[in-house]
This record gives sequence, structure tokens and C-alpha cells, in this order.
Amino acid sequence: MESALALEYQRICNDPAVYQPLAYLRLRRAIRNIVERRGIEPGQTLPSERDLAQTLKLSRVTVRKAIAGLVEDGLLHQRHGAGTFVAERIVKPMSRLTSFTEDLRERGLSPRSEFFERSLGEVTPEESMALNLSPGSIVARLHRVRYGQDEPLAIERSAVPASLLPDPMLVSDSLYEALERFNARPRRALQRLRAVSLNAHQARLLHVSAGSAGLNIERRSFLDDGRVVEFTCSWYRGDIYDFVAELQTD
Ligand code: 16G
Repeated sequence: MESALALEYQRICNDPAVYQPLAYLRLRRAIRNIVERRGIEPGQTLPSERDLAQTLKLSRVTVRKAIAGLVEDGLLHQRHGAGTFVAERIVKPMSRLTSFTEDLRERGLSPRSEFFERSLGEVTPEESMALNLSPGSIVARLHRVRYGQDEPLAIERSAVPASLLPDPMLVSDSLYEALERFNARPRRALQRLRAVSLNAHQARLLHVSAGSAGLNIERRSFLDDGRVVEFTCSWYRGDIYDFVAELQTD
């Protein structure tokens, strides 16, 4: 693994398309690429800071800085005295507005969706409140189970104003990629998290037992001009996901 990482690091240093003058950012990219390609599997240990510094001819401060960034992103995990591992649970930082597809790709997992619904319809009272739309407006609705490789990870129901997403069939995998094509990718979001027990139907879809722990998350996301882009209600599996928030004093 060490030699694969050294090769990848060298490749990034010599690639004129990757202009990155800072060594710790080049190393961060190299480690991320190796994890994405499954050159190191979830749960596997990374070589020690000292070994990496020696092999890559970098200072330990540089190596430490590269690793710290990936720990913060949730890709790596550190256990005191035991070293640095590729995270097994999916650690999702709450400070970044990312999509399910991006989160999984960053971890080297292939995302896919199984759709139960992709339709257009009149807003319900709940959607009209959440999306700031007047009664009678049309919304695009998606209802799907989200998979990483072949494992179901979350159930999601999304509503998006049809003025921003005129045809829900345009969402083949990623909602955010589809919105991007209409210049309507969200820029900020408000999220509410709640611990829940998954009911029998949800548990069946997620391949866990009824009553298992889940996280119910409501996300309202916005464009720069304040328009609401999405109202999504998700049920994530509690046995796989960690949501992590960084907090600072005022
Ligand atoms: C995430 C979001 C969800 C968003 C989706 C878009 C959370 C809790 N929810 O699952 O609100 O609609 O990503 O993902 O993070 P996509 O672009 O892959 O469809």
C-alpha cells in the first residue's frame, strides 16, 4: 500500500494538470485517490506517520497535516495508540453541503438509487410550507432507496419546485447533478436530525430488523437568492452513519 501511495503521490507531483504547490494538499489528494480506488480497504491501517514521511521524503508535520484534514472529512479515523484507519462507518461532516453521491464516491463506494416514484404534482400543504410555494404550485417528487455498492443505506423523499426541476425523470442518479444542469444547485441548507426506530417497512427496504435505530433528517436547501430548492426527508441507517459537526465558541 505504501508503494502505491508513493507512486500516486509522485504522479500528482509530476502532473502539470494538478497545480498544487502545497505538499500536504498533494498528499491529501493522493491518499484520497488510493482510498477511492480501494487500494486501502475500510478498516485497514495506514502506514505510520514516520514511515510515510520517510518513504515520501516529507516532513512529519506535512504528513500529520494531510492526515488531520482527512480525519476531519471523515475518510480516516484515528484511535489513540492504535494508528490511523480508513473509516468503516460512513462519517458525514455536517459543515459541508454535499450530496449522497459525492459522499459515497469520496469513500470509493459506488452510489446508486432505486426509485419508487419520480413524478410531478401539486404541492401538499406540508411541501408548500417547506418550499415557500403557494398552493397549486407544481413540484417534482422523488422517492428512492439509496445504495452504496449493493447495500441500502438510506431512504429519501424529496420535493423540488418544478420551476427549478421541470422533469423529475432527468434525475437518473444524483439530484444535485441534475439541479446543477439547471443552475440550481443548492448553496446552503438547514437540517434537522432526529433519532428514530425504523418501522417494519423502512427496515425491510434497508435490510435491517424492524425497530433498528435510524436517523431521520429533514433538509431544506436554498439558492443564493433565498429560493428553497429542496425539501428532503431522509431515513439513514443508524448502524452505519455518524454525523459529525465541528463546533466553535463565539
Ligand atoms: C443527501 C441529502 C439530501 C439530498 C441528497 C442529494 C442528507 C441528510 N441529505 O442525501 O437532502 O437531496 O444528498 O444527493 O445529507 P444526490 O445528488 O446524490 O441525489
